[in-house]
Amino acid sequence: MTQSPLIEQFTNAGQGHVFQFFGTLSTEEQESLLAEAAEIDLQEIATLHRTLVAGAEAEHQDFSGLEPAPYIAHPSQVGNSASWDEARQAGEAALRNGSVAAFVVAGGQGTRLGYDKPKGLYPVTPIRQKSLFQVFAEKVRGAENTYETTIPWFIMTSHVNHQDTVDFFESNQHFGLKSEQVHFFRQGRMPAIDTSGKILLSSKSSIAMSPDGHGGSLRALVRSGATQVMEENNIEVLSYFQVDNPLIKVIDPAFIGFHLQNQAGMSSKMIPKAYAEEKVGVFCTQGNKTLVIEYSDLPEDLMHATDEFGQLKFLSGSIAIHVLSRDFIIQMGGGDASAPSLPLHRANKKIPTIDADGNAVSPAEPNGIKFEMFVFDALPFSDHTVTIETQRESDFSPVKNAEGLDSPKTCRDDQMKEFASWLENVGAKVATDNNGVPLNSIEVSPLFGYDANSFATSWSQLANKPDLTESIDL
Ligand code: UD2
Repeated sequence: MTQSPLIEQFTNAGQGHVFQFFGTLSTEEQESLLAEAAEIDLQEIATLHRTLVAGAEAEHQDFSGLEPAPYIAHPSQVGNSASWDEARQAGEAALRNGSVAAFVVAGGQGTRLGYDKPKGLYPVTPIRQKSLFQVFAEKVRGAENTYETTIPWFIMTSHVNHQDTVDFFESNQHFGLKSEQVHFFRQGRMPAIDTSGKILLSSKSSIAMSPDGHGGSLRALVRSGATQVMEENNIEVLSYFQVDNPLIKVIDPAFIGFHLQNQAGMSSKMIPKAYAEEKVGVFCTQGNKTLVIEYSDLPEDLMHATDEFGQLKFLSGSIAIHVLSRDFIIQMGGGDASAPSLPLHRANKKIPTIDADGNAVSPAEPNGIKFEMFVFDALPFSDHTVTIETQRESDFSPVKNAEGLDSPKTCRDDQMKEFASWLENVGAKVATDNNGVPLNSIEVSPLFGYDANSFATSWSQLANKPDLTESIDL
C-alpha cells in the first residue's frame, strides 16, 4: 500500500486510527475515506479539542455589560404604525423589483421529532397534511402573485438529506414553482470527536461527520455559488427561516423594508418570551454590538432577571428569522483571510461508532462531541442591524418534539387559530374551545391567502362561502 500524504498527516496529528482498517477496504471505500478525511482541518480539530473540550472549564463566555437589545415594537403593541407602513412599502418595492429571495436552512437532523426523513417532508397542515416544504413553496407562490414578481428560493440541505430533499421536490413538480428558481445546496460538515480528541469513525470506511450548524450557511452560500446566482439576478437580500416553522411569514415586506431602510447586514425578528425558560435565544447588546445568547448558555440569574415593572429583563426571544444582505453574506462566508469566522459550539451526543475490532457500537450515553456554528453569531459582525417585534400567533409555531410543547399538535392548533383569526377579520364567526382552537378543522391554502390581507381579498371574491358549522378547507 502506498502511504498517502493525508494518512501521514493524520498519523502525525495523533489521528492515525482513522485509517486503521484502510488495508482491508476496497479501492472504492479507500477513496471515499480519503475524500472525507480531506474535508477535515486537523489544526482546527486540535484547537477545538484544546479550547472547547479539554479546557472547557477555563473557556467562559463573557457576559459582562450585557443589556437587553432595543427593538422596533410592533404596531399592535406600542409601535408606530406610520413607520411600519413606510417600511412595508419599501419592502414591497424591493419585492416588485425582484431583489428578494427566500432561504430555508434544512440541513438539521430532526432527531427530537423522531422522523427519519428530511424534516421538510413532515406532514403538518390540519386537513390536507401538506408537508412543511409544500407550505413554504405555496407561501412563496402566494407572495409572487401579490407582488407580480419571481422569488427565487435557496434551500440548504446536508450530506445526510440532500438527495431525499431534491427527489421530493422533483417528484412533486416543485409544488408549482419553476425548477430553475429553486436552488439546493449542501452545507459543510465537521467530524465528531471523543473526549480525548480522537476523531470518531462511523464505520471502518467512514468518519462520523455531521452538519456544521446553520451558521455554516454563510460559507455554504458562497462556496456553492448561491451568492453568485444572487449577484447575476440582482438579488440583494435573503429572507432566512428554519424548516420547522410553518407559521412563518416566508416573505414579510415590513421586515425587509426595515432591513433595507437601515442598510443592515443582518436583521432579526423577536417575540417577547412567554416564560423565562422558553427555549429561544435572547437578543442582547454588549458595548455597541448586538448578539444572541442561546438559551442553554444564558446564566440562571440573567434568565430570571426582571425590570422595575416585574417584566423579564431579557425578554426579547430570538425565533431564528432573519434578513441577510448579499454583501454581508460574502463578507462573512467569503473565505477571505481577513473574514471573521463564526465560533464553533460543542454539543455532547450519542454518536454511533465502531469498536477497536470494527464492530458497530450504538452508545446509550453521550460518547462524543459534535461542533456547530450558529447563524446568529454573525450579528455582532454586522455594522448595522435591526430587530423588529413580531406576533407569535402569525409567525412562530415550530414543530420540534413528537409530543407536548412545539409538537405537531400545538402547531396544528396554532395554524387553525391563525386561519380562524383571518375568518373573524372578514366578519365570519368561528366556534372555538376555551383555548381559542376552532372546534371544526380549518385549513387555508397559502395560494388562497397567506396572511390576513391576501385572505380578505380572496374571501371577498368567493362566490360560495363555506358553511362555518363544518370543516373549512379553502
Ligand atoms: C433554534 C435556536 C433557538 C430558537 C429556536 C426557534 C439555535 C442554536 N437555537 O433552536 O435560539 O431560535 O431555534 O425555533 O439555533 N439546521 C441546519 N443545519 C445544521 C443544524 C440545524 O440547517 O447543521 C437547521 C435545521 O434544519 C432547522 C434549524 O437549523 O431548520 C434549527 O435547528 P435546531 O432545531 O437545532 O434549533 P433549536 O430548535 O435547538
